[in-house]
Amino acid sequence: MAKEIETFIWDEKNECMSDDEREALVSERIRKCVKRLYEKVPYYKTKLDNAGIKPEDINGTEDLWKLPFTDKFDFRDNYPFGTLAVPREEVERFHASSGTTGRMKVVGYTHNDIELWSDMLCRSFAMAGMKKNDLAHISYGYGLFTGGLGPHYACEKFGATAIPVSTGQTDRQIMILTDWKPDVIFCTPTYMLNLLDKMDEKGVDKSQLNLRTGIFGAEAWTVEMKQEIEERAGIRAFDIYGLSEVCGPGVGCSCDKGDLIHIQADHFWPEVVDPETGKPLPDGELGELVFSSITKEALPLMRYNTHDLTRIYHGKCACGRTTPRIEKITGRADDMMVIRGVNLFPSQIEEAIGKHTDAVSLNYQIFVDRINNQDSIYVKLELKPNLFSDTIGDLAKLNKAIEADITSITGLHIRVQLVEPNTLPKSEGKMKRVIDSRFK
Ligand code: DLL
Repeated sequence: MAKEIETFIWDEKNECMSDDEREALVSERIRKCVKRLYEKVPYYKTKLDNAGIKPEDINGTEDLWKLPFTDKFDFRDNYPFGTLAVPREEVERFHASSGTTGRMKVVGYTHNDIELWSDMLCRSFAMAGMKKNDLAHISYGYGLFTGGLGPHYACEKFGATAIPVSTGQTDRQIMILTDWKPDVIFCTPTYMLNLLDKMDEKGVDKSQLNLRTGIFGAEAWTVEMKQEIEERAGIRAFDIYGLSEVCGPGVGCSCDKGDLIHIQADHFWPEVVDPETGKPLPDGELGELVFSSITKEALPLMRYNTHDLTRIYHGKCACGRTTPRIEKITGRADDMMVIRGVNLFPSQIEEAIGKHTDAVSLNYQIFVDRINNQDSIYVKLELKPNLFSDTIGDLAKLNKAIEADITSITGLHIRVQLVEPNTLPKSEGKMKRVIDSRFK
């Protein structure tokens, strides 16, 4: 059973302002940001010149649609420092994330940017029921990845105590969790499942842990996985979202009133756009998430297309916040596989598997290949240890039931292969779900 926790609002003025007040504030920031970008960042000036747009044409949120998108190729083409709006000497820290383009996306932060990032994370921590003086176990990777150092600095600002565990050495992580008794854990949701499996294997009594809340993100995960974590760990699980280019973790976080993610829109203005036409979509329609980072000094960005797929909602949440909210990310547009002409996301398969967590673990892998010019796909799933001794007949029934649920969600017949417990690779951070050998 998940513990009851108390949450609070960290920055009432900015998290609870009316939509009109926020739009006015954001519009003012957009005007300044576009002007700064035009003056300070040569690639951006060229982009606007090519589109025939002058900074004066952009007066606020209502004019955003006129601006061209930016994307990962702008980072690739201006690698390593060409996206900066300040001299390199004014950058206090760099982070980077590996891109599909082969070149890292290098992201710089001034002193004020680090402070802003910590402030945004403090908002997330309050949403997730963290308290001053809490002991925080941070298992996101430290280094170029933003998941470790970002929350670390924010913990210090929040008044909590950070344990910079970083990734790996799962046995040592379990020792810290049981002996030091942290209140909060930060890691990817798949790594949390790995920790829980390992604890079960070692016979750790989880009721002896002191964990109250977990702040999970950096990869797509489902509500089913959230429930599994909450039940097995006896904690509340929150969804923290972010990407290096925009800031890192803390661009948004879920609150205790549901699974939607509150976006810190006074600094990271969100739009959801139609992937085909690029036009902004109304609330509730699925599209690609686009952000404008309008207050960052080193790396302001206008209309950065994350290619993350979600829906946006405006209006006041039951928690009292008025910040726009997005649905849990279902995946990235580039995670989408086309199998025999049907679009498929790993999260759809996870949703189906999530109905059978009494029998199988959520540690799964999807194998795709092309055989005789036909797409072939199957899913490997680990049985839970207590099911492993079941009769072949029972296992065949289970196999069929999972395949039927996958078909009803995806519209595809996908073969399921049940394997022994703990035989698939375990997550150490962001989990690689799909092994696609079609285009090798
Ligand atoms: O993953 C930042 C982060 C660290 C977020 C720790 C949360 C916790 P990148 O490595 O640049 O940054 O990867 C960003 O990861 O565009 C999404 O596709 C995915 N992602 C991040 N958070 C979530 C989430 C960090 N909560 C990319 N749900 C993003 C789903 C997420 N996907």
